[in-house]
Amino acid sequence: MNELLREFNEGKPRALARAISQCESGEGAPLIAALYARTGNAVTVGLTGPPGVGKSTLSAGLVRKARALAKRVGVVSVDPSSPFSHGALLGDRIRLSEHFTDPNVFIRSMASRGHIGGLAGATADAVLLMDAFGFDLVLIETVGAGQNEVEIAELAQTTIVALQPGSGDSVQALKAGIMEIADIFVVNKADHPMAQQLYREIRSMMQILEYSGWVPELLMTQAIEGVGVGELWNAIQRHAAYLNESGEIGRRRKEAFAHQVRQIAAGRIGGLLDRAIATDSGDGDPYAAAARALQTLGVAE
Ligand SMILES: Nc1nc2c(ncn2[C@@H]2O[C@H](COP(=O)(O)OP(=O)(O)OP(=O)(O)O)[C@@H](O)[C@H]2O)c(=O)[nH]1
Ligand SMILES: [Mg+2]
Repeated sequence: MNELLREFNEGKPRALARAISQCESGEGAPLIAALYARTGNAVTVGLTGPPGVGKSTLSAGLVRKARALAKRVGVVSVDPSSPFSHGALLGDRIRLSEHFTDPNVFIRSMASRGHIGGLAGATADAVLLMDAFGFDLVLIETVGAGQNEVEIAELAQTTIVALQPGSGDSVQALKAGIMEIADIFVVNKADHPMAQQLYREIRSMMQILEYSGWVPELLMTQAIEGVGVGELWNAIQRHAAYLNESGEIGRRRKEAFAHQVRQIAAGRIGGLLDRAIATDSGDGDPYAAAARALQTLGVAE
């Protein structure tokens, strides 16, 4: 690990890549312990939305913008392990390819595998590692499906929800609780005939909801042409300024910390529980067996 840490501290991208891999294989704890004190400087931005809405295209635009301002950027793209994933990865490679030889841009795809919520564990570690590595901005892209959006909001300081015109996304957003987690709404594909309508629907929904503190921004982009990406960048800066000025940043960081602690601890308890159940006699009813399992864990009822 010392060799790895030395290279990490020298700013070698391959050390960052290896560190993330180590976290993915569940052996990241010593690394995180060694590097945690250096985290807390990056702006972390989550970008979520349905498949194909243009998340990666928006990411590429934001990376370009950040580079123009000489900022160093990490991108974590959480791959939902779907049959589409290979295509999506290939697509991301193409979209982000202009940044591949730039040492100040680091792009990593991660499989969410069986993790509940898709963002658990290794993704949070990857964000910490990129932060410790010295990136000014860490972008986390994830397909919005059920739990993912809520997870991303726990992890990132700023959550961007991208919406797809002509898809019933406004209704979906309400149902899935998305209206509550978005700091910034983006209606992408402004060139789509239904884009204006979706924009108006989201705007009227926002008027019904009562926000205290930050009122989410609503933007329209045409990511493929880079239209509106500068505005999106500015909205991210405004939200960051709000978090700092209101002191909310401290609360968000605390919540993100507690969330990650819970994920780690729950994962370990789950593992111990599985072992206890596997070695249990299986006698009697499920409640009796559960009581025995808890006793094995040292949690007496
Ligand atoms: N018409 C139009 N197409 C766009 C726009 N932005 C992105 N696209 C296209 O939409 C498709 C999907 O874009 P991606 O950026 O890969 O979308 P994504 O949300 O990252 O997709 P997944 O990661 O697979 O969920 C691509 O063919 C893009 O070229 C836009 O503003 N207008
Ligand atoms: Mg993508």
